[in-house]
Amino acid sequence: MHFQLQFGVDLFFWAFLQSTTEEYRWMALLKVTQVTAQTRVSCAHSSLSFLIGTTNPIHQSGHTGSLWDGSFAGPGNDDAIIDFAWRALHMTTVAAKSITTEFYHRPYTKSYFMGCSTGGRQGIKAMSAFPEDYDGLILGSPANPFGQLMPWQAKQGHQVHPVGSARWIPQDTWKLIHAEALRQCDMIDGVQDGIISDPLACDFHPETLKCQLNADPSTCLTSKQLDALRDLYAPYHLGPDNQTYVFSPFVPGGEYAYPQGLVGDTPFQMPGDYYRYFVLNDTTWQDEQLDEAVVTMGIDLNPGQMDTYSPDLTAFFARGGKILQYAGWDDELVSTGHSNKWFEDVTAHTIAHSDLDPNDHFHIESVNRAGPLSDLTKLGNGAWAFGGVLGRHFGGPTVTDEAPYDIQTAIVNWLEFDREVTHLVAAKYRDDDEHSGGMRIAFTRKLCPVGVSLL
Ligand SMILES: [Ca+2]
Repeated sequence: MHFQLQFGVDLFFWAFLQSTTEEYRWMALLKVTQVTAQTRVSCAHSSLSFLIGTTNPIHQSGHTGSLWDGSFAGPGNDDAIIDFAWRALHMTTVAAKSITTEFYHRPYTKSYFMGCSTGGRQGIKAMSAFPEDYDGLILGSPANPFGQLMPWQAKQGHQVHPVGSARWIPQDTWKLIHAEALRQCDMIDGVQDGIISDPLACDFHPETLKCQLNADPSTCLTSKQLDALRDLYAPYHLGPDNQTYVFSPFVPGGEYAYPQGLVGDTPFQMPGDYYRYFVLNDTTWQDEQLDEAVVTMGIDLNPGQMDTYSPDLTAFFARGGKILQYAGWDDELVSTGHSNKWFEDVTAHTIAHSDLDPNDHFHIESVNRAGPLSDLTKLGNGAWAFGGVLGRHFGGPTVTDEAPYDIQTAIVNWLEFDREVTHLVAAKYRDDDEHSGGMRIAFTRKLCPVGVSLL
């Protein structure tokens, strides 16, 4: 097998969504062997060449459930939980580095990681627990921490379920809400393009859609539906005074995506399975039984130590580590606000407890469409192809393989050549299909670094 290694022997780890296995040792060896034949395909849109190790998507682990099926974890399957939490990735990393060194008769030079959703969580865990595993990480929409994300996902669903109840919001009604959000906030960024570039600047008042007397209910929202909507767009708090922050809310502009996830026709499976199989080991437990005591138990238990709540990345930063993180405002499964909060917490901690400048190590950008399912279903009006995990994997090639159009090139330039990336540029394809009629790019758009207001 011939490799064109532009920058020496680099490792690029690609953790896609779920990762769990009972046979992680075999998987590590098997996958690293397999990807030697896939490298050119995986990096077809990049001039960079990497030896790629992958942790397994859920179906390659011997687990045969659906993507969101958490039954592999229990009852009482603690080894599987630990693998899912951190061990599969770490063992893959150790094995891949060892194999690389043996194959090339010299050590690797840099080690990279790219992961989205649970992959993003795995990257955060790796930096915290094993700061020497990677030198550069690309983190997409990290599903971290599960202890807070899972009850938020359940809470969002509970606002509108069951289907047909007084607070239920049908798919067509979401279209009304989206149109109203655009009517109120599209122009905040100065361009009427169907994109609310900074949803946090949108003071959305959905009560303008309230049904008047004898109105056709398909054209408006009832008081109960408006109550549900307000709760969906409000931060999630717990505690005696409802002051303990748990997770950030939906934001205006993603209404075409939200019913594809937590507030769709079917309750989202992951939160219930998390409590049944990861936390309680009780297969009879029902989603409706979720209360504050169970939520607190999940946070305190932290199954497999999968979550990291600590903003302390100083050990990783001190050895020169770099992070490029992105999240989509319209993410229907992991709201972007929490990703931003973690970035802010890490920044504050680094400044307070070290001489390191967090700006030298951690950048985060907001995308108007990059959520785990948004990437797959290709909804919405935002530019989304910049070489992120799902864009790259599901047919969203970058405009060129150079920074700032390609996030992989961007992190390599930053880490190895000290060429800092101040912003990324994403592409939008006509009809969201780069193949129909050739590479028809509708437009490109700078992604907005978090903390930079457009106003
Ligand atoms: Ca706009």
